[in-house]
Amino acid sequence: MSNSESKPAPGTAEQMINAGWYTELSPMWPGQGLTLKMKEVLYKSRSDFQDVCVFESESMGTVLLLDGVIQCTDRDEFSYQEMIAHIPMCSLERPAKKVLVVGGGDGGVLRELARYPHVEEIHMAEIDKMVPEVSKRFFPEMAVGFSDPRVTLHICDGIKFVEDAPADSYDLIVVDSSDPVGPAEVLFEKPFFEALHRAVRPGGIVCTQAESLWLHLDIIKALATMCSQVFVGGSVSYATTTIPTYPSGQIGMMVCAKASSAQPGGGEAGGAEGAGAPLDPRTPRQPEPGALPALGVGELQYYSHEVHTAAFALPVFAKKALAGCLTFQ
Ligand code: SPD
Repeated sequence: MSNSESKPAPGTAEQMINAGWYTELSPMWPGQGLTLKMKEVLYKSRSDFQDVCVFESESMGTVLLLDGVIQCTDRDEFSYQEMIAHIPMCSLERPAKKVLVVGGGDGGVLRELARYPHVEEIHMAEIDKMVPEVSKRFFPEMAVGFSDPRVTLHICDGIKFVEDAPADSYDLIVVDSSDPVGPAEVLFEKPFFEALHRAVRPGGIVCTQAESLWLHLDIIKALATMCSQVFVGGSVSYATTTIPTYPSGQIGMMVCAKASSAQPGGGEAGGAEGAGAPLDPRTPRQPEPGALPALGVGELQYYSHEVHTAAFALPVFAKKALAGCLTFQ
């Protein structure tokens, strides 16, 4: 091995492991890093796209890292997966039948979408086949979503998949991406959102991972501004959730509703708020989903209608910073 080969690459899990402790370091959260005590590294490999690492932690159960960044842990994954799935699902005016997840290869969002009996088709476009494989092996409680007969897994470029989808074909598209560095960067750019807007039906919703209020207000502002340019006549709102193992303990999602046809640039029926009004996602309209005994999925642990509405209430500093960029806040 040459000198350069023996050094761990920047941003990889090796670089962040020291004396049995893992620290999550990234230029996206400079000067800070969550540290977890490790029991054992269970898996470490390089896929065609990224470093994939799984370790057993002392306090948070099994942890999945992609390029050294925490994607999920046994202990708190339900917060993010429930919120990014149920906020948009319960906001829809009519029950979703056809849904798409872009990314999300661990399967947690699939598991949440599978709770709805009215859903007929669940598609996932995941670029990295190693992620579902590793999840099935080390995170059976998340990966259970892959066993639902309504799920089709497409290992492919999510952008191309969305671009190739027929117009107006999904009730909901969830973009469960990693951070906008590396393979997921393009999932935060305008051409992808234009393709998402085309693929979702009038009155449907696109819900995307939208980073932390404490660290990424600039990213959130730029994302909200861009989404408003794309979802003309619809609505763009930011919902938040707490999660101890994501940077600063908080992450949000951008909830973008496509105009219905009664609205400028949109499709058909007006919202419950009146014809022509953009959909207000702060109001839950569909019942809270229950357990899914067939797959061994228990009751919800984070999401409720009460939490749904509260998730759109932003702290004062964030509300000020995002003033004018969001439709409902
Ligand atoms: N900072 C990490 C953000 C990761 C968001 N996606 C996680 C995937 C969980 N299904």
